[in-house]
Amino acid sequence: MTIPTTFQRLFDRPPDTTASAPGRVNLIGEHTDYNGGFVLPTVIPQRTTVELARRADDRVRVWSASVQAGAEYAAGREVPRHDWIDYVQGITHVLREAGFRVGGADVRIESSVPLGSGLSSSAALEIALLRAFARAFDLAVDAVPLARLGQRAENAFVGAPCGIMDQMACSLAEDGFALFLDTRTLAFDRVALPPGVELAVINSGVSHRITGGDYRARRRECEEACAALGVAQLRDLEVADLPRLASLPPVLERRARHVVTEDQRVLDAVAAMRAGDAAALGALFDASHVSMRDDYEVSIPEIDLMVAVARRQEEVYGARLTGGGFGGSIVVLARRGTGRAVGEAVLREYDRQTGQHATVLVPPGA
Ligand code: GAF
Repeated sequence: MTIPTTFQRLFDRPPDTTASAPGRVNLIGEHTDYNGGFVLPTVIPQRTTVELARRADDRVRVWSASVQAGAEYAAGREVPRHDWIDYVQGITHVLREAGFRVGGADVRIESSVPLGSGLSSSAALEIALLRAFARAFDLAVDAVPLARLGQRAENAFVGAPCGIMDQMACSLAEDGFALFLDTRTLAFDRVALPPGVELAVINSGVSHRITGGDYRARRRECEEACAALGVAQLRDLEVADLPRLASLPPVLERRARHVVTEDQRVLDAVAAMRAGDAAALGALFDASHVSMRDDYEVSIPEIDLMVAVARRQEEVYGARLTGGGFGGSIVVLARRGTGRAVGEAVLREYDRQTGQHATVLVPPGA
């Protein structure tokens, strides 16, 4: 049972400011961001909201309605506790490190982005916190530096070695458009979904964690592949360079092949979206899933099953694992108006076969 605890009841005063940020779903371009490559995420309706009131001292008192727990610490004396509060401590830590004057605050967090769903609950929290602190303490930080600060908090304080995609998506993406981002330069463009399609996002109920060893292992394998090939980043290779990968040990060859072909699939997906070609975009979703499953090996049997069930639906153009993998969610490209029904049909079959409890997150229920 969750206790409805308002800011007023927690802190005996109203908040000075309220800020929020959405979760994200990545359409295509997975595990390319830390290789300097391309990604194509968009926002989901689920959001994280932060209410905040400044304090005269340095205490930061935080209540999270999501975890139904509170914690406090002193701004400027953040120490990792390997707990959810590290996301908040990480934000005040990086803001102060960057020279911003941030003191104590009372903070209440609430989120509808499910944790461990591969939909960036962490980045949504980081961006919502950054927006709230920026507003309450009058800090001038634009959307791109804000995303960089969020990533820094996660890399350097929380200890999760993520790339920049999620923070950029939560900071800059907009409903109805995908954010076509070059993670090397952070140049971006907004691309509309083809007419006549909509997305369905289904959470498998199998939780993922990117602080875990598998994500880190994939990053290391990419670095090893780069060192063996004499390139700075896998982004430096193109599909025409694929024959060069044959010189690598088989595991590294597969990892590098995923990244190089996935970068190309992002470019092809943008072209398909601009041409309004839903069938071509769906085929790229399918190919991306196969590459993540066989070459990058970040899928799991439950997710493969869910993708296969989705692919069998008549209204579906393509489906794939989205996010870091090892659990989480799938994204489905479906005919417009059918996303919810498709999601529910997939969920029923998946729950029956796996005994897991999946949830259709997009389109949201009535
Ligand atoms: C996670 C990471 F946080 C992102 O940076 C990205 O690498 C993604 O996994 C895989 O594409 O969400």
